[in-house]
Amino acid sequence: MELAISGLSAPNTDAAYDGLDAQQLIQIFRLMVLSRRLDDREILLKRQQKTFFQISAAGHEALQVAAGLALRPGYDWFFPYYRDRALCLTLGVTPEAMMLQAVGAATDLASGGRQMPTHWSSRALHIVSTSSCTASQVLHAVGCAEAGRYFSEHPEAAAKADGDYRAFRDVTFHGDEVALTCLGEGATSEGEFWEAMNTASNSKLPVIFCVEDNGYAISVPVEVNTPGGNISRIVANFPNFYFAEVDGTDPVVCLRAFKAAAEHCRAGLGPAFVHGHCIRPYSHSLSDDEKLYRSPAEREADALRDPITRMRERLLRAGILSEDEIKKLEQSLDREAAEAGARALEAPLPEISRITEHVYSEDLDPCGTAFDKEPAQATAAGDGGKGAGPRTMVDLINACLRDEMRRDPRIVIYGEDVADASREEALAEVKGKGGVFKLTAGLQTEFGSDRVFNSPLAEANIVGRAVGYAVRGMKPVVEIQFFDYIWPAMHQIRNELSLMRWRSYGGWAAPAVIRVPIGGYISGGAIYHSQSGESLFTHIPGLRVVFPSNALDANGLLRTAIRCDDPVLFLEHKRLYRESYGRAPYPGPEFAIPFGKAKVVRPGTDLTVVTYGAVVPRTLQAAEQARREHGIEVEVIDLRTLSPYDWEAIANSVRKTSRVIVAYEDALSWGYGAEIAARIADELFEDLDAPVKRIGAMDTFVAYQPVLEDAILPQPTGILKAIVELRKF
Ligand SMILES: Cc1ncc(C[n+]2csc(CCOP(=O)(O)OP(=O)(O)O)c2C)c(N)n1
Ligand SMILES: [Mg+2]
Repeated sequence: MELAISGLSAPNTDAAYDGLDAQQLIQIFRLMVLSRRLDDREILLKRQQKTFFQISAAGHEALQVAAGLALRPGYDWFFPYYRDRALCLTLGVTPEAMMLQAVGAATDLASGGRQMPTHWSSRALHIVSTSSCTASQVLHAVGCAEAGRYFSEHPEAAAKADGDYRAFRDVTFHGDEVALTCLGEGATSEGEFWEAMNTASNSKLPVIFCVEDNGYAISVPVEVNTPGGNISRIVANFPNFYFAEVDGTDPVVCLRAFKAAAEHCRAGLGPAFVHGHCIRPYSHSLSDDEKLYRSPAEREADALRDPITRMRERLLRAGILSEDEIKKLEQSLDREAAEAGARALEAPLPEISRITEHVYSEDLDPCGTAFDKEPAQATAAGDGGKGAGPRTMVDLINACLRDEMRRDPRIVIYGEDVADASREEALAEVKGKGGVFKLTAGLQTEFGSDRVFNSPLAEANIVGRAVGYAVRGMKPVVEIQFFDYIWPAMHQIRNELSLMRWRSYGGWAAPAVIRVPIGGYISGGAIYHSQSGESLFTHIPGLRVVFPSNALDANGLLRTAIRCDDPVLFLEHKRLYRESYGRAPYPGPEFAIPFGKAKVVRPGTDLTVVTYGAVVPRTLQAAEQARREHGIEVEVIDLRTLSPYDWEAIANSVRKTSRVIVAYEDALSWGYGAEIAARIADELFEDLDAPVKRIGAMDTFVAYQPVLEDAILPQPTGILKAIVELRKF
């Protein structure tokens, strides 16, 4: 950043300044003051109701400027938090860009008016879009660092390729880049913080964790969040770290710590932890008043440590700047902030017509014909040497993963128990695990432990790291072991993975695949191994949700999921994994099915059942019985993908039959069928001869005893009964 002052004093050689010369000290001071002035200007605009939210970096400037100066924008990677104005200013985000975000302008490059101010994003500077969630970003930094290491060890993986997401995911890497992530001391209580520390430490990743400790999390003091009141003391035993606990109001001390931290990371020795003690003079945000919970004495003691006042005094004392020069500098920065604010207020507002832009990839449409590829002729060899005969869903998912990994070196697979054996030496003597359902069997053995590996037992870790991998251009295909345990990752899925593209106005995207075994009908799965709940995910804009009912569809849809440019939740029904229903020959390495294309699995004229997953074979059974015993011809539609779904196929069928049932395995109320039924009632009312009916599970969880499980989940008898009743209208 340019300096505003000319005619400087001689370079300062004082050891107390770590060899920083006068120019550099003034540069630090300038950035600190500009950050504060921008906060002050934003506060003024908020009070004038020209902006809508304000949260400041006040009191954190020294630590943040030091972090920014120690690292290289556009080379290193940054996962800041919402208080990091001074950091981002130092990295090169302009005052005007900041003000454009504050007013929510169309020209706000970070989010196009979608995010609150100070929710940073810049592709050029490598600042990855941040959310408001405390601590979710630290896992992204871990995945990003892993991706950087991966590309430096597999440079061929960085090559662009046409025909899949790689055409739109640029890759840069250097081999010694660092990922910086910042968070507050309160946020260190989040599980994601510990999940990130775990992997960064274990894998010796080049991640700098910067804890900006201002002593409060809104109104909650540090000792309530952190036992003993000091996070440094608690993390001290993590292996491979460089640790520094510093006065976060002293930029010289902070810069020394960050330089050492970066050196440690770049040398490949492991991560670093810089814990800076700051102050928070402006309350948590403009929506908070700290006078309600902090004593006057405490606030006065804080004020004495104000980093800007201290730096000002330091420059004066050292004779680097005179009173007059400081005044002039501060006035010019005030003007700079005011002018940035004024310019932003002139900027155009976002257009309503563009609200849905960047929910999904505009570059690559997974519903398009590019993903409509016929199965190859069954060959005697097939994949994996299992012959040309019918193969299970497990076989064909495994075959797809294998084929895609051969084709695309950017794919990594990780999750709980997915490796053949983490202790590689055992592989000479044992067969290998390859997943609790064996979906990933043999993949570590073929592709190596840096492409297929076990994660810690931590679901947010799995998905959060995938976000970091994916923003760097890789394709993580991760596994959540059971749908029942996806909930710790829900925050990452809903608030990060699925939102990355929309909230950054297309600046970033995280097109990862999450494979998840789901569902019941497995006799004894009980509450925690039988859950459904897909509608909770189809309700998330930005996420694709796929739910195949047979081996061939699973193979073709997984290929589309992997090659496409959107995040995908790929649901695999456990009961269908090894069923004789729906087996198919190996369809070759290019077979693909577009998303949003349902399949009429049984044509009929009297009534339509719209369904998916394990209810497909159960509906077919009921439909057959309906024909045999009642002469009713039922049309059965397998949706195959739940978001997007094939409305046209539903509408065509309902127009023909005028009677429709939506059948699904999840609990009846608030389920996936509610949306489909409501839309049919809304748009096809004139075509209906009977009310729209739903069939689902009872509104409970699935019980252990099979007698109870059978009663709770939808069965062919119940589907048949509904078919017969609906035909009577
Ligand atoms: C996951 C999550 N929970 C709660 C909040 C609401 N919230 C926003 S900031 C904050 C306190 C954060 O304190 P700290 O980590 O110390 O950072 P500071 O704001 O003090 O810099 C809370 C509870 C949130 N944004 N995200
Ligand atoms: Mg705090």
